[in-house]
Amino acid sequence: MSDITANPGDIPGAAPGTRETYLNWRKTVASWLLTGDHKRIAVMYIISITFMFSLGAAAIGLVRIELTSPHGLFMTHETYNRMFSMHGILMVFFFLVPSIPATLGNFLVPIMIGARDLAFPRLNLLSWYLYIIGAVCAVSAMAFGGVDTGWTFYTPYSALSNSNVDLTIIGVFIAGFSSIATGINFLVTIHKMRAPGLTWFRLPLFVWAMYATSIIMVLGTPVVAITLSLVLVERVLHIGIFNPALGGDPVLFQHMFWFYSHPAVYIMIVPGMGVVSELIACFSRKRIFGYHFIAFSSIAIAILGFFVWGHHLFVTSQSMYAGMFFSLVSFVVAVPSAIKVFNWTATIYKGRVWMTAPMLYALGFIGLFTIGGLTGLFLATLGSDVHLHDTYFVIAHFHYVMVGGAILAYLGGMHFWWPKITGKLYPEAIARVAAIISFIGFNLTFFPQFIVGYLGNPRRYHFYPPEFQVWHVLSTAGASVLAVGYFIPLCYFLWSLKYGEDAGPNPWGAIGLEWMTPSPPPSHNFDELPVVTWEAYSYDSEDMNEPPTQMDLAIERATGGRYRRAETETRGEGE
Ligand code: HEM
Ligand SMILES: [Cu+2]
Repeated sequence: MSDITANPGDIPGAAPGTRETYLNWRKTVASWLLTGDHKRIAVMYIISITFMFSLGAAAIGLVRIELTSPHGLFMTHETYNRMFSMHGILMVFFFLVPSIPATLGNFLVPIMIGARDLAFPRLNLLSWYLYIIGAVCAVSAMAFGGVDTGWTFYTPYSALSNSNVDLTIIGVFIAGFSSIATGINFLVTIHKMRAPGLTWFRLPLFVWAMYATSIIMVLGTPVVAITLSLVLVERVLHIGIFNPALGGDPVLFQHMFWFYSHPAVYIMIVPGMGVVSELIACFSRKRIFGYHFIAFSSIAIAILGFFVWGHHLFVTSQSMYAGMFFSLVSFVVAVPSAIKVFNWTATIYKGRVWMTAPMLYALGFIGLFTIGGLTGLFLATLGSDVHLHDTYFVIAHFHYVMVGGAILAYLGGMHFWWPKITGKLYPEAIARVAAIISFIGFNLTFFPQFIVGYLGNPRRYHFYPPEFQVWHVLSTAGASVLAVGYFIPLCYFLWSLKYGEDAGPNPWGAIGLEWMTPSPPPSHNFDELPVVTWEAYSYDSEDMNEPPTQMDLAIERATGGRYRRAETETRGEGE
């Protein structure tokens, strides 16, 4: 191991006898900023992406308020464009793309495969710095006047706009390399550093999902980096690449942009699918149904996802035959996603389902992701896309997959592994309420957008006909409920750091290497490197006398014994 990784047993300032963990091992700022420990880097990512998420949310909050009136309330057209662009750019490139891989992925991949760290700890730290430098560029571009191209930077407008396009592009470009670095690190680690006995088909499905995501990150991200640098070259040197006035081709930009950005939507969702597989198996107390199908469907998505980009160009000059091809392949790419949904459902069926907060998020994911995926098929149909393209229907579609899907999975995963990451339990009862509030808020925000989009309201427009107002007001009301649903977990997670009960190594009674090491784990993850002799998810649903877990006991104490886990009462019945 290199000198920048942890040195076990050395805890200056801690009481003698305190167990060494990755959190209390040296507390100086430098020990964090120069760390090679994948767990500390994951924590730094959690803080950074939460911050970027808040900025992105603030921007769209203002947009939603503005849209309660058909003629706007307080913004100029220019400000309006800048606000929704800021929202999209921050959310996609600085929150969703790094969200699960850089936080839960960084924290869990080495532990889940029984390794002491990622293959390249310094590269991992570099990826965080690249992310921060990219984020600083993008945020300063927004602070110094903003950018008004939307997150898609479509040419020729982006070649001409006099807003801060250059600095934003530089920011996205730099952050792209952070994603490439993470992808390479995961690929090498998963190939080379699995514990003895941990064969490919014993890997947790989360690790398979990270593997598939890394392939997309490594193959796709360079393309968007090249595309955006070409826009920069065009803007600075006035060489005609995309701008027709200079002899360029604006549709070429769309091809290059979506060659990355469609696969990128899978960078956002496949990790979420990995999280959901873990949650569903644990809280159904069953072996996951169709392990191989779920594992290979992640790989199938990663590959097929590269052949559907043209479904964003049905209404451009793209040929009709290209349109037919892309339409067909878009239908095909929905199959592996559907396979996962069927397998999760089959896992829950006859399982002993425990409705914890993480499980609520996982169930929410399955429902909302399915709606998102199915509405994708409407858009992938050549005829209906002509009507729906560039309307609020598209906005609703991708929010169902990216917010209803990816963000719910991220939150579910954060709840599930929070006791592992921090060593503390969060208050489970409040967490369930918050999960339900955000589910209601989410649907109230985005379902009306399907309707208003179907009725013909274009996306990105500042003003709209007064008869659409009711849908926009509903949507804004939903957004405020959603904001409450996100704010509550932020509060109790912070609260739990100080006041939460100790979690113990395995508060859920879950199976997996990460639950076999103390919480929070020591810097070197395992005192003794494990040897794996069992299959993934060897939950035995026949064992009705499973002892109560740490979380059961905490809930019982918090509710004065009134609450018991459902199946402790029904144990022995049914089956
Ligand atoms: C079931 C598979 C899916 C199909 C068939 C599908 C289909 C489509 C189609 C055809 C469009 C273009 C609509 C238009 O511009 O007229 C679209 C837009 C979009 N989809 Fe999907 N989609 C699927 C899954 C996903 C997933 C999993 C995500 C993200 C996690 C996603 C995110 C997006 C985004 C971000 C856009 C809009 C991009 C923009 O113009 O700003 N889609 N989808
Ligand atoms: Cu797409």
